[in-house]
Amino acid sequence: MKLYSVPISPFAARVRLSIYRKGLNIEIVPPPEGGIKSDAYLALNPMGQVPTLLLDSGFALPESATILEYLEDVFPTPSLRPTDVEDLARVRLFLRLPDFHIRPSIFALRGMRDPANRNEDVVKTQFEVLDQGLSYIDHYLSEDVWAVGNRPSIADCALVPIFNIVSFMVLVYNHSDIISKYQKLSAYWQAAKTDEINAKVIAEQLAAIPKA
Ligand SMILES: N[C@@H](CCC(=O)N[C@@H](CS)C(=O)NCC(=O)O)C(=O)O
Repeated sequence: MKLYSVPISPFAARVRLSIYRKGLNIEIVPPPEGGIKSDAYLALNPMGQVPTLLLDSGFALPESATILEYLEDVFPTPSLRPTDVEDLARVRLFLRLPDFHIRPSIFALRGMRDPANRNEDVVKTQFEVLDQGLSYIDHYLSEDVWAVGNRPSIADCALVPIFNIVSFMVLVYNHSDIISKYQKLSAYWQAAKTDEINAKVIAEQLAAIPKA
């Protein structure tokens, strides 16, 4: 098995977090020469996105949430998926909320880091959308150290890398801190950063951020 990943991507980072936490022997590689829109990569993943998990059968599995679930099915120990059905539903909620409510604004803001390409009205709107997305996540977070229950799960794999990018965007745009204003989310993020495996992935992402 081989994971196509780029260090900064919060979606690829989700899967790396699972690989590290489960201690899996899966090769982590960059996309082939020419990147994620090259013919070679599009043949594997026609959406031209990372991550893609290339299975030993030759099937190339896209979509981070699907990959996280696949890894749980194939490598059930140590488990990052609760057995209680309500907890499991909550875990799956945390896999979906960032895709719908955080990803679009992060991608819009990413394109305007350079002040020369910046439209302040769009920045304002996108931070409002981002803020609202964070409020949804905060609503569903528990008071525990982990996103669901008292142990790490694939929900944490999904949340930590995206909060890292949100926190970076707040810094870059010198925006008011839309993480700290949410009590549960803020406590979660502070605790998450102290976990060694989370910290490894957080550092990988930050090290890969191009200097604007
Ligand atoms: N829903 C996808 C999203 C993946 C995604 O957006 N990856 C970004 C990198 S963070 C990407 O490859 N973007 C390139 C593009 O969409 O053209 C997943 O969960 O894997």
